[in-house]
Amino acid sequence: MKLFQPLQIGPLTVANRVFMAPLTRLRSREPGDVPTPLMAEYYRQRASAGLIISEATQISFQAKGYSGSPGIHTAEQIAAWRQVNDGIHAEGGHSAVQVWHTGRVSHTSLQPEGAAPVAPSALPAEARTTLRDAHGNLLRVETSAPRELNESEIAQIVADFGQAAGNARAADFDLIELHAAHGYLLHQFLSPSANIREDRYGGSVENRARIVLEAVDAAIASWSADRVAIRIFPLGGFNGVDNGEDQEAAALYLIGELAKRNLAYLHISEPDWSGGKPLRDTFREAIRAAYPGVIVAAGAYTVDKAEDLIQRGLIDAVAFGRSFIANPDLVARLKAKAPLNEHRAQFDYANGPEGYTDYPILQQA
Ligand code: STR
Repeated sequence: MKLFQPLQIGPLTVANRVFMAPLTRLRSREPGDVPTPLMAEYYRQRASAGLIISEATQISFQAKGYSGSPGIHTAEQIAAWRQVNDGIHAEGGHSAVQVWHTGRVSHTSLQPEGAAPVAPSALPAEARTTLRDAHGNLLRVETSAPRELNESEIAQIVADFGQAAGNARAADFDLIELHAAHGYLLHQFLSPSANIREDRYGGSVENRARIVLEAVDAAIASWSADRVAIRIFPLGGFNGVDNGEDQEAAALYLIGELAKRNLAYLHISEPDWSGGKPLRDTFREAIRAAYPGVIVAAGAYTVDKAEDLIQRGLIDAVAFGRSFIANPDLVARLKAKAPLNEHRAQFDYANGPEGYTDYPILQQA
């Protein structure tokens, strides 16, 4: 099967096309948003993935939207990520850090000085986020009303994405992936439902995509195009964001601009995982025509669907999420058509090793 064959990504040759999807697990140390030794163990267990894409990681303190998600903007965080990557590399694996700014999907209690979260426009997300109470228990709350960013603040956020790429390199990640999906800040700019700006960052498709391309270019400038990747959500619909009427055309504009940059890969989150419709075949073909480089797909894939789309040349790799939470040795299990561990979703966002590092590999199961 092609799914289990190596793949060239920029300067890397990864062992297979079964990638570990970026998965928020909310187990970083607070205050400081620092990765822990437990997190290093969790990632090391999963190093047989062709590529581990890290949980979404903040580019600044302002970028934070959930209690327990890590950052990559302080020296302490970078040193801790280096420990994570040492483990992954010791097992022969490869890693990308997924970086985000959550924008309006945040809460005043997570923001520097308790300020309002920032967004393209002062429109609420109408979504929920996760805080912790005094005992460290997770709490689900409504996101706070955001305030509109001005142009110099936008320039600072673009610079923060650039700095994140330099930090990713310093932390021994192999690649960086910008999170421009799922209703977080970059996707908020892309979306006419969240972005009603009248300056050069709002209005036309070109204007709405501007910050995304500026952030990509900043990351390229501080590292290298073949180390930079991006995740998009072309059919939208999450965290109160939708992509508007011409969503396929808007996505194809962005994809065409990305193609000019010779990135490491384009990661497409398909809405199947959040209850949306699958991509139409004609849309997949248009994406491939616009983007000749490496395409990674994700969204409730089966092995058969993955293999079929890879064989047809429409995608090159697939990121698996929930099955990688429950199966550290997912690649070996899929290859052997072995049974999978049951996913215990109540531990996805939690504390400690339970439902995190305690899933057995095949021989132990
Ligand atoms: C959506 C997809 C993504 O890119 C990142 C996250 C991480 C946090 C998750 C979020 C998810 C889905 C909605 C959640 C949120 C934490 C709290 C929120 C589960 C997976 C809700 O309780 C609705």
